[in-house]
Amino acid sequence: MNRALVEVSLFGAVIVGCLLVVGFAQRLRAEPSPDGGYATDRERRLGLGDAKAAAVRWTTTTNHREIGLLYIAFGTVAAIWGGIDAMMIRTHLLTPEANLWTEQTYNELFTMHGLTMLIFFVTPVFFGIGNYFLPLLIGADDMAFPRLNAIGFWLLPPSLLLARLGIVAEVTGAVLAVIVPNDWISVLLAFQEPAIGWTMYPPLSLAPNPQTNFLLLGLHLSGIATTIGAINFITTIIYERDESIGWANLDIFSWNMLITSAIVIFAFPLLGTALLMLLFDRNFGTTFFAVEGGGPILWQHLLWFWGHPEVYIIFLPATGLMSLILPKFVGRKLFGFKFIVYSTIAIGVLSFGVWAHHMFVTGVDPRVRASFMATSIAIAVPSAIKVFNWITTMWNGDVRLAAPTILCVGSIGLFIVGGVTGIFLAVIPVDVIYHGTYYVVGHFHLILMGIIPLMMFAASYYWYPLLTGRMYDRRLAIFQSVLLVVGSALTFMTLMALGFLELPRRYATYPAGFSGLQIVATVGAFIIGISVLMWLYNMIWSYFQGTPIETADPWELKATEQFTPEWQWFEDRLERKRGVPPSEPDSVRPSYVPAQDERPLSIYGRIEPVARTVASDAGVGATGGFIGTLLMSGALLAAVVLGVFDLESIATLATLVGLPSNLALGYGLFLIAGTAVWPLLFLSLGEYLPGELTLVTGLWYATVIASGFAIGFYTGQTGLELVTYLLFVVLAHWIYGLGLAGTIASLGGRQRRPSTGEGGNE
Ligand code: HEM
Ligand SMILES: [Cu+2]
Repeated sequence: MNRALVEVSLFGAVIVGCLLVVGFAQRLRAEPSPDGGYATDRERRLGLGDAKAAAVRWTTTTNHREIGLLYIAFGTVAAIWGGIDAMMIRTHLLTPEANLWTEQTYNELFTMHGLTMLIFFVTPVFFGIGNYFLPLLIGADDMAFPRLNAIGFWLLPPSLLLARLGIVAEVTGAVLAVIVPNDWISVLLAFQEPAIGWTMYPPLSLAPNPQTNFLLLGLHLSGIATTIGAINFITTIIYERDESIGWANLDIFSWNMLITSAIVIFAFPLLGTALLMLLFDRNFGTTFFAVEGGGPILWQHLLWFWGHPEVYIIFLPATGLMSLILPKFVGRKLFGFKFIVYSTIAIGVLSFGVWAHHMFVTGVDPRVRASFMATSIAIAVPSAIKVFNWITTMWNGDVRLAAPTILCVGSIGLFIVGGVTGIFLAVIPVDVIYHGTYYVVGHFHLILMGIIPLMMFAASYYWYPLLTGRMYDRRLAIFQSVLLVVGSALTFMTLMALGFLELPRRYATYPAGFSGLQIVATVGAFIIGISVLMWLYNMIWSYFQGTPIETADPWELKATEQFTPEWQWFEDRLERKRGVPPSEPDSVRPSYVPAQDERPLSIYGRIEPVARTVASDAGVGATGGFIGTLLMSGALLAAVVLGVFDLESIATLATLVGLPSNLALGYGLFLIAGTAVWPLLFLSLGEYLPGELTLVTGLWYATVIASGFAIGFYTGQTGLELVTYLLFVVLAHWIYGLGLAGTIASLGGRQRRPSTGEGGNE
């Protein structure tokens, strides 16, 4: 099959589909006209003059919101293009033989899929969201350099065209070949999409193919665009903030964009340089990456010194969106705001120290390798902090079912799987086995697909009313979100399974035994594809046909004090433009996390209240623990009487600390541990899982501890005895937990202080 033809027709089909939806939606929008009839079609159709005016406006705008929309539209087009590549890859892999496309074509497909997605989809969309919302969030009038902003955007379309000129040339050539002799257009026919892998390793990337030169130029240009955008974000955040916005209450998305931009500033110039060196090698006879010069490994160092930070460049904005959106739908403020900021900074710094983990198999000195392994494992810690904070934010929340909620929760799940499998990969012996397999593809897609597009979709739903003044189709959105999460899990976990079976990646063919799993992965990919089309439809259709919103607070954010500046901006605008009055929530409740400015700023001012809290907490905790342990002793006694518990096990407790086996000593130890250790765990758990520290939490806690005990002290029983044992363990701990939580609650030491109104963090 002709690859270019298939790709261009699929792309055309999506565009035509969008236009049809627009046409239909507009046609249906027959607003009553003053004479009582409906306006005819012709009256509503755009005139040539209007089209011209629109074209001039959109190509010359320097308004941050319009540029933001341009970025988002561009990124979406690139995503569809790269997505079509992905669908073609997966269709090809339905059969073990390379019978749909040649191996060469297959290599072109995954090369350009990777590059299009990473370079032309993700960064532009995030820069678009940043452009639109960042000034609104920080109360700036516009970006710091509006014209530079426009230039940064307008470099992108030509760079995408340069990068993907292969297909354009091929199709143009094929069309022209019908009317002109072949040798007139031999230049066009010489172009071919590069098949060198997105990492462009020499010597493959030194092979003659004119298109590779254009690809490198396109990438270089896009790098310039990205750097310009990053400079603009940094300057805007530092200098254009409203006076009321300090570093402590800068919203989390802007924080993430700031740190992302900082990484860009350090990483992208390096990519630019490396690309130029490669271009020089290809065209001017230098030998930077040739064996007689610097060698191919030099390219790997340079590429990955950009490449791994790049991973975080595309990932951090997504986590920023998660931290921003998730709290809105669970009615709680983001837990651990400060730690999320710290973890983001830590990732920014560490991301430059891990690049060689991509080169474990290319002969890096073992001593150096080990240190890269250590930093690569270490970088998991800040990511894990984020995950814990998100989960904690949901804890005890008032979770509301909406498309963004599903996307956030699904995305946390996928990210955990993707992240944990990444830690394994950071371990050299594991990497050596799995490096070249689908395990890697599964791992990075769970992150790339699992959190990046999912958070983009969540943002598109969350801000849709603000962007368009209308509401999207909620049922369709919920359906679409579920489909997307399921499709992603299905596709990429299947790829991971293929990786466990050690199927190598980047091959157009595979042994027939793998075809079952390959089919599953392809089905999953089509599910993703379909859900993306549904989203596209929903966005376009609702733009014309969605219910106009009646309030600037469609998510009831005022009720939980999370009505952030961009919505306040929107409220103003709605009132000025459509006369919609500001709404008042029925009730307002603080979202639990205490506001930051409650605490005194000086470190000395903090010590005393902290010390006092610690002392009183410890006292209350110990009392609770003591009472809990006494109650539990009662349960134990009952068990002894019933014959399901052997006093001997209390006596042997003493041997754990090196004392002779003795009942009194054992029980003493039991009392001390129950009084000291468990309440400590319980209290710190209560600190980490904010919300009211209720009996329910106590029971949960006891259940967790009991399960630990049951597993840890499993005694080899089976049948009814095992059941009785488990039942007894749980019961005894529940009694303990109830006593502990009840005492603490009634002594009042750990009652939650309600947060006081405004001034909290995002
Ligand atoms: C529908 C969603 C997607 C599907 C089905 C898909 C599928 C694939 C497949 C099958 C490969 C080739 C694996 C191989 O043969 O080694 C691949 C590679 C790749 N994909 Fe995706 N992908 C999807 C989305 C994405 C997204 C959203 C991104 C980035 C944000 C992305 C980035 C990449 C990269 C960087 C490669 C590496 C290419 C290489 O091995 O050189 N993909 N994808
Ligand atoms: Cu890396």
